[in-house]
Amino acid sequence: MLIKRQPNVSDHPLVSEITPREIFESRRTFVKQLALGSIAGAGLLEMASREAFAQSAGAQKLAAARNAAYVAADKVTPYKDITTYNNYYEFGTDKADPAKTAGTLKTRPWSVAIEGEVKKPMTLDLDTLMKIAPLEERIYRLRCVEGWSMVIPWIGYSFSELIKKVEPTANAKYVQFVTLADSRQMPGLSDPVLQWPYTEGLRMDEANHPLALLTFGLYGEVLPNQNGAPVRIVLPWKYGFKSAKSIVKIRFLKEQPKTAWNSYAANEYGFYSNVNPAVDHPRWSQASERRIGEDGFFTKKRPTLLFNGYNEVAPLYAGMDLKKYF
Ligand SMILES: Nc1nc2c(c(=O)[nH]1)N[C@H]1C(S)=C(S)[C@@H](COP(=O)(O)O)O[C@H]1N2
Ligand SMILES: [Mo]
Repeated sequence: MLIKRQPNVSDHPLVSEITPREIFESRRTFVKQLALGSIAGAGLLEMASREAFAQSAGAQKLAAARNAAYVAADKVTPYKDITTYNNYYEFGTDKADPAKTAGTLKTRPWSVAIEGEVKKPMTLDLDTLMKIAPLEERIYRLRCVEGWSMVIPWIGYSFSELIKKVEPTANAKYVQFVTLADSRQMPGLSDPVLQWPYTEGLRMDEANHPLALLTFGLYGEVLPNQNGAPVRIVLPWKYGFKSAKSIVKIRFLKEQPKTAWNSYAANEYGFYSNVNPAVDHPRWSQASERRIGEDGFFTKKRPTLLFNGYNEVAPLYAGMDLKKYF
């Protein structure tokens, strides 16, 4: 759905269902200023409206039509939790670190190189990449391997759209995502906790599944830096660490690639890492999870679902022993 700001700036059904309080408040101030005549003129109206949103959440708006086929029934996690409780080790290992330190990430200009087993290797700048397919809003559950989950209104398009464009060769069996590693922008790189750059990978059929979302925004705005700006992948049926942030290179490969967490501890983090309550992490159970934003002392944990509840991916793993291929 395209966002209409005129004639009625407050008529904004897509975001109104989900935007945090601050945005509504800034919008109210804006409408008031409008009524008082301190903002005038049609061009200015457009600009001022944009600014009111940008200032409220520190981010630029990003219009997208909600795709009803991909809307989790769960209550959406508050914007504040999604943007202040993060794993992004390039910006520190504490959950609060990325929101504090990721301001140094320079997200423009940005380009993504696509190489390896493709007929059409290419390097796309961000604006071109964002226009490969129409942007959609999808509300996905995200389950971290640590035992917590969130529900996030992402904006992006199916990664399969990009795959089509680069025309993989018959040799392409896997996809690798390589993310930015620049110590001038990322204070966490001084900590050798993982091998930088952070990389992740998928089998081709997984990468082609329509649920795999090439993601540019959340909550009606471009991705905040701490959530992996300007472009990341989101794989809702897999543990969160598979969803690599701030991607700079996508490689199509013959062989299964090494991945950051698997290289760190192969017995704890498998290549597949599908959400699976029946396969415990060696150091903790994966049977249940805590929903961020809902926790209190007496809040019951939720049972974790196979594939995080995304049963449509089950055929990808037919005949595979998921205890072995965890
Ligand atoms: N480059 C990079 N991508 C990353 C990570 C990281 O440390 N570096 N952490 C992963 C983990 S463990 C999780 S749970 C998700 C968190 O995404 P979010 O902060 O947007 O919720 O990002 C994943 N992507
Ligand atoms: Mo995670």
